[in-house]
Amino acid sequence: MAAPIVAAATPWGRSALAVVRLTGDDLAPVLDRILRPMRRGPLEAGRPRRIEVFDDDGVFDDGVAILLRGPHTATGHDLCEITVHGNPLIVHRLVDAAVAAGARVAQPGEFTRLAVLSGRLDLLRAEAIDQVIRATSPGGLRLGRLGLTGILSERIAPLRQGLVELTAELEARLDYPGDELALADDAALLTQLSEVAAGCRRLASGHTAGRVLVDGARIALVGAVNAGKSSLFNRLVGQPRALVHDSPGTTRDVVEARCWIGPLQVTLLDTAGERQTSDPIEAAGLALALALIEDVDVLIVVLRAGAGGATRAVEEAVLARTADRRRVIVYNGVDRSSGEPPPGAIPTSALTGAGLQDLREALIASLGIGDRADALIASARQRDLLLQVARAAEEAAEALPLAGVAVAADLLTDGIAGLDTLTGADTREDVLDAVFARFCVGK
Ligand SMILES: Nc1nc2c(ncn2[C@@H]2O[C@H](COP(=O)(O)OP(=O)(O)O)[C@@H](O)[C@H]2O)c(=O)[nH]1
Ligand SMILES: [Mg+2]
Repeated sequence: MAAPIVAAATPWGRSALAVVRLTGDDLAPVLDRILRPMRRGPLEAGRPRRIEVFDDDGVFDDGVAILLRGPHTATGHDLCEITVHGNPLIVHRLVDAAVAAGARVAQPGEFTRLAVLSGRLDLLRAEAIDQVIRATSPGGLRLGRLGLTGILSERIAPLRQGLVELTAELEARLDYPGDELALADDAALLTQLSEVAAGCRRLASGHTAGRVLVDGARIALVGAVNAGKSSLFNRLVGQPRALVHDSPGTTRDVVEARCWIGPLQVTLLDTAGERQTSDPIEAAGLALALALIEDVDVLIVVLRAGAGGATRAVEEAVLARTADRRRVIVYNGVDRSSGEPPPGAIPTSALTGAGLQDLREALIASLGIGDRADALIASARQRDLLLQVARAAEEAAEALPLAGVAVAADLLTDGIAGLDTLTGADTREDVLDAVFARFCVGK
């Protein structure tokens, strides 16, 4: 029995229309106290009706309501969508009226959660709905749409089937140790295990691309003072947003701006340049930058073309510190220096714009957006579970000749459980909590 819940399905703001949704097994007692059809007769399931909404103080708006009967609704329960005028005062009052009439305000993601619990939607599709809503780029939208078609379940099904067959094989060995003929040989098992592991890793590897397509990427410019970071920042943003000056230490605060780089929505960060400084504010700016670049997706390490001495030493330190990060190195200022860019660095000039397109393409490539076919997942939960299953398969392969069949079988059972958590075949509360925590109220 699902008690009635209520939430606004549209954002809190002014717009032509806003939608408030209620769902539950018996909505009549609530609906009777908040809306009435403008013409005689009760609401009938499936037919939109002009209605007035009211509370104890009287009618406060009119709109349209549609009542749908479960279980063939988005939540699997009765569902009423009330469209009113898009003023937060009206929406608030309608939600309050529904609560006064016995409904409860929905938790974040609770509508979708009900759909999962009632079997209307699997967990992967529920996450895809969230991605469709969050997507910041056309590619992110495409990924969410693909998710809704169930493509991930299709890709995961054969991996799970492989694990089930392998586990069955190992169990058979345990149960009938003497029956050599009926058993596959070890080499074949190991091949199958490595195929399952590779399949999981392949899916997981598209995560970065998928995530930045959905959520956008954070990219930061770092390097020595006066390398041209702020000038490149302005070029990429497309307008003079950060202060550029030939006195070193001009940028102190971290400057942030949104821009598009190819198909990707990007939050670009310009940071204070590095050098030994006695200015406490500049040093604080540098510390802030170091903290903020921790979680960016890509670093643009800007080297100053033709730099020597102290600047080179700073650049070497920056290169060493960022060696294990995803990064694109540029050699900026080629218009004013005839120096040779180090191998792999992109020659640019923030003054003339030379190399800027190469830089954009390198950024996109570093995030793996080029081979978009691989990007099917955008959720860290999905990636972590896939990697966990891959590890279980790899460890089982190692265990088979050493620790033995029983250990390998246990590992594979864990792997199957991991895939079930992933697809939502296992709908334990904690799994659902993790998925729906990030949803907003009303979804
Ligand atoms: N000729 C030339 N000058 C540049 C280039 N990039 C930056 N500058 C100049 O170098 C100085 C420092 O640039 P800025 O962007 O503030 O460097 P930042 O300290 O790394 O942010 C300014 O006078 C810029 O006009 C470039 O590619 N070519
Ligand atoms: Mg600067």
